[in-house]
Amino acid sequence: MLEKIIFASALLGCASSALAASNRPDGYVTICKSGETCSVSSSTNVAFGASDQFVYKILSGSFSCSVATFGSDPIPSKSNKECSIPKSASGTGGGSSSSAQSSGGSLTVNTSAGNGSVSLSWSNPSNINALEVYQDTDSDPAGRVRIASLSAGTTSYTATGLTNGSTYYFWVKYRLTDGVWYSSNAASGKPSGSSSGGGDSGSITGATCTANGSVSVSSTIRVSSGTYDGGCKVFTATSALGDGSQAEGQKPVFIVENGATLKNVILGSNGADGIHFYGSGTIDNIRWTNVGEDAMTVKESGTINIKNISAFAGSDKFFQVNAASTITISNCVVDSMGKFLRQNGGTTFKIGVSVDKCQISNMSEGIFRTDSSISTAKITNSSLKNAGDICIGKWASCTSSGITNY
Ligand code: DGU
Ligand code: CA
Ligand code: CA
Repeated sequence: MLEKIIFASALLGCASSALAASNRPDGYVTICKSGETCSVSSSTNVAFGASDQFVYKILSGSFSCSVATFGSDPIPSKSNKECSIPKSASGTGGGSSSSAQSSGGSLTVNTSAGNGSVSLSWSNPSNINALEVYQDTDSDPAGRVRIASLSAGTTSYTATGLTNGSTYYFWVKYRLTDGVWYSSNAASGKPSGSSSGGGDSGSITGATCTANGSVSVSSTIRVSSGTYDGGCKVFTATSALGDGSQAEGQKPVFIVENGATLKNVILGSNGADGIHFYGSGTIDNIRWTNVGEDAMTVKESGTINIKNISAFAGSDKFFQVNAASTITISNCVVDSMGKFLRQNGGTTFKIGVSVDKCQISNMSEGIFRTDSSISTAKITNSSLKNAGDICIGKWASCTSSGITNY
């Protein structure tokens, strides 16, 4: 390991600027510098820092690029720091050419909503040479996420893993032979379906992000309010947070504070201590490539809503619950852990857990474990394979229905 580090730093020392420390995270563009006033048009995740050390805050409107605005100094040794925003966010002065686009192109997208899905169709102009599909939960293209890159002749696409009853917006972005990118209309669709009991497992897709760039995380990203949209980038912890082993005391990659939402994130091969919840929060479309000490932890009481997630390669616990809470998990794919959920050993506060539409495989111990005789758990409409015991410990109630063993 030490050898690898020495080798890597030797490489860094003589490599081109592509490997040098950067004043903005990967995929971000600088909008102003220390002491200047800058502005963003809607809630935007702004990074502040230099030399690969950043703190993040969701801001809207104008703000001063300063320690006072961000609440802490990510790198006190550098007096010149930069404020930067994701390239796809609005308010940027200089997007890359690949994000340039004109509205009002001649491509119109039609939608047809299904159960947990929306099908899109369109016809292509003849001089098209690239196609991408974007999705968002509002009709403002700022913050939309690319869900597919398609070959130029394609005329349809189905977005899956969607929540019935929620409205989604889609765009087809296309490049013509003049090299310019254009965007279609914003086409909306609202998936719906019967979720009548009886073992209908609906579609279990887990997270749906395709990796779209990477971010190396050396200080925990704190989502204190609003929505942090990770844009399907791969967020990998550095050793500053931990090594993803079973050592306790590692730091989380993300903290979700009361009322906040984290979405569209892929956690990379070092997952450290995953995601911590302080109070109520939502996570949506998250994939853990390689779960670290654990994948997520409830640190302070709240109502936690977890949807559209996938997680692989843990060792012991997937979800650690250290405070009284109400937890809902839907549409998950979780493979190879010790247990799916553990109320902190020896604690007797109450948790209430509902798991629906999950595929859970290869749990060496089982699914739900508590020492509290007032906690409840249920799992419905799910597929299990080599998942161990569903209920371990004292649960006041622990039930399952609509289970398929595959
Ligand atoms: O006594 O509380 O692993 O939050 C054991 C500890 C342990 C926790 C847990 C966690 O259960 O540290 O990651
Ligand atoms: Ca642990
Ligand atoms: Ca932990």
